[in-house]
Amino acid sequence: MDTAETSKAEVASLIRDVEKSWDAEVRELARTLPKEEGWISGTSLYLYQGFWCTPLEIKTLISFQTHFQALDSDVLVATFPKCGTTWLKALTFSTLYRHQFAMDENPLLSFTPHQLVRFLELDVYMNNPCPDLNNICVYKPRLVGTHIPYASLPASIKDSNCKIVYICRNPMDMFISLWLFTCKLQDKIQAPPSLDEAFDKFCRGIHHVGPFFDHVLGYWKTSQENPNKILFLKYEDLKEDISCQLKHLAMFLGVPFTEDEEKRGVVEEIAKICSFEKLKEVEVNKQGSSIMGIPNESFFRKAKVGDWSNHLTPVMVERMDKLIQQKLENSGLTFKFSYKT
Ligand code: PAP
Repeated sequence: MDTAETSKAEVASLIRDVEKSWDAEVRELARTLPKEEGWISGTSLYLYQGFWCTPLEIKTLISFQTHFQALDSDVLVATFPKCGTTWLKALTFSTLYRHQFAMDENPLLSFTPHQLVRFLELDVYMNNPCPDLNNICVYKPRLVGTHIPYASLPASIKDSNCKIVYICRNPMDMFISLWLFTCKLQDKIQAPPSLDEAFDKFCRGIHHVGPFFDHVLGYWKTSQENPNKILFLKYEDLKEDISCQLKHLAMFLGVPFTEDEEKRGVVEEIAKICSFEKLKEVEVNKQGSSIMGIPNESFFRKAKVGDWSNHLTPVMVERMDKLIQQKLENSGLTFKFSYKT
């Protein structure tokens, strides 16, 4: 087996073997939960606290909820998977810490965004149920990531003044990105989920941290009620005008770009170093793995708005349109599905 195949085999077996290594207590809890077959064959998803998660996540979520103590200065990058997590981690890291290193020495040139802004439930709490976050977060203020829905975040995140930056994406592109990502992890091991199968599961809300609409609306409603707490961003808006969105981000984080910085082109510099084209070519992002054995390169695919039109059938588009209408009705939340022409 070559390295790429070994890595894929490791990911699949890690995900499948997890159930065997559960603590008795978590196994007992899972027996009471609704269960469905996951997107990776041989794996299961459980409906816990209203969202679908892997067995290992139930365990790490309990540790996260029990032990995490937010500081008022903390920043949390919260995302729905495949909605721009890697991009937002890079942008937030580079904006928040820009005075702590020269841009040509940006740690993004040596580490992946997922190593610099670590996932709590998928990384930090997976390695240690009670980690010392002050040590784990090398730069200050502390900056961490999560895919957990708003309702299940630890109380101290909600009750403190810590800030949350959230990004979502139109569900058609998000779905295609997730499906192709899953297929890539699975290929050569066994048959990936068919597009039909995955699409049906997506529409029924059965996918990692789904239902998508509950996740997005949880953060959307809180951001509407408390815009100082959550900055709600959309992938398509960042694609359309990254400088404008970066300025919002910096303002929200309490580190607005000064007039002098704007004149010196700092905003454009950050946008450039975090761009898909640049990050994809950084050596560390082309090889190895920094999270759950998943190849780093699989976080960089096409980065387009509207790629769904190359994959979804008209019948699928019609079903998704209806779902979007039904779920987002009266919420005030809308998505863009193609570039402005
Ligand atoms: P995660 O939630 O699993 O960490 P995430 O980074 O949200 O993954 O999703 C990867 C998507 O973001 C990919 O989209 P695609 O499949 O439609 O191509 C990936 O290409 C895109 N992406 C990664 N980095 C960037 C970037 N710097 N700018 C824009 N898009 C990016």
